[in-house]
Amino acid sequence: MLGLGYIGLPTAIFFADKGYQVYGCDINENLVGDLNKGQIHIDEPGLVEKYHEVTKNGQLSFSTDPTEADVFMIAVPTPLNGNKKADLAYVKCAIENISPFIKEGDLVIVESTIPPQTIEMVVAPLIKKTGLNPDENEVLIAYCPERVIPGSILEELNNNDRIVGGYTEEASEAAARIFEPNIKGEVYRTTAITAEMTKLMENTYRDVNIALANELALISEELEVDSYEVINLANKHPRVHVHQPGPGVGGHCIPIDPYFIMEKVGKQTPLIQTAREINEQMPTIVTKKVKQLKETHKIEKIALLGLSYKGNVSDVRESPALKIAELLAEQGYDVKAHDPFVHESEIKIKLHSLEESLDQADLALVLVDHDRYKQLSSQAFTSMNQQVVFDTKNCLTVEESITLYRLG
Ligand code: SAJ
Repeated sequence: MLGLGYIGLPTAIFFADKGYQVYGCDINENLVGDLNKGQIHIDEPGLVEKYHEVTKNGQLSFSTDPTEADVFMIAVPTPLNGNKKADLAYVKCAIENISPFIKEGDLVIVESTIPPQTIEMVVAPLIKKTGLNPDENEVLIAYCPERVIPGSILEELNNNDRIVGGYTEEASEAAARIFEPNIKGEVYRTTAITAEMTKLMENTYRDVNIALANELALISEELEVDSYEVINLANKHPRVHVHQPGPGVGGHCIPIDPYFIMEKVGKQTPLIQTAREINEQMPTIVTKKVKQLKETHKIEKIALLGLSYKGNVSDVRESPALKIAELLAEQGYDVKAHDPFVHESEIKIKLHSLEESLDQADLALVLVDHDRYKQLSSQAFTSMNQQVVFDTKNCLTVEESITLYRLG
């Protein structure tokens, strides 16, 4: 397993637990050092227990150097570079690192999200440099995108359907032989480019759908209709599934993946681009709405509830809540932020306890639907200067004594 991040490490643990001998490899020496010392950096249900089991029984070990294997799985980051194009440096580096160890008949599975045509135009040519020809099935290459949702990674690794996109048909079969006996979901065989596009469309569909929900929220405010009720009722239709509005779209996938399509076929993507613009605007819109509240309330001190990119996770990558925290601080508000999951070392702003954040605050701004916030009663807000709450995730149920604003 090349890459021991959010996907690579749980996948390595998953296959070790299934009885495979797994070598986890990452270029980050500190990470490998920690994993060898028994310290795991990913907080996912059931993961720590399984990690201790499979490392103790010798099924999984960690190193910065790759080694020989029958199957190489690549789950390294593919971030956006400054030009909003996929940075494939880690993928290329991983392939170069394993090249000396690839032997005839080996299978190389790429799991990282990649732009369409990457297997054909980047991965296969690099592998050909080993002297083994993937066109002749001397090495088998397949694109098998990960689809697990942070917060339920182990469960989804087991249950989700998988797409295996072979560079050749034989490669699809070889990849299917890895997943089929080990997961409960179905395994669908296809070509590499179809698998690449499928992965990107899954996340782009979600981005466009959330943009639609965000647009509906703003329309609803103007028309004075409850967007949540509209969504709830519309979704009673058997073929409608409108997503939920919110303060923006974060995480390392949904705000990034649409750009992987745009970089290839920019002119053909007006809808995808507009969705991105709408979702990227949401943090600014939320701060404007805070400013509007000043027409009716004194708002100087703000308790910010939630900083992660979504509920019940610690990940802050591309978090709209962090962006909002920055914008409000720039605008001179006295902001005290709380998050029960986020580690202070990962962010630039100071974290406070929930009580400290709310104490003497003029506004409680809820930006993430952590379960802890959903359970808050009106009592929790009594130490505020005034009990004014702006719930951008529509996740609180509080009594009428609280002045509650929502998005949409
Ligand atoms: N969000 C909304 N409204 C919604 C749903 C989500 O505003 O109705 C926001 C969230 O608050 C968050 C962002 O969107 O900021 C993304 O969250 P998410 O739960 O939609 O998705 P991720 O990024 O955690 O995981 C997605 C998943 N993709 C799909 O559901 C199609 C996951 O299955 C993928 O494996 C993952 O991307 C990935 O790695 O690509």
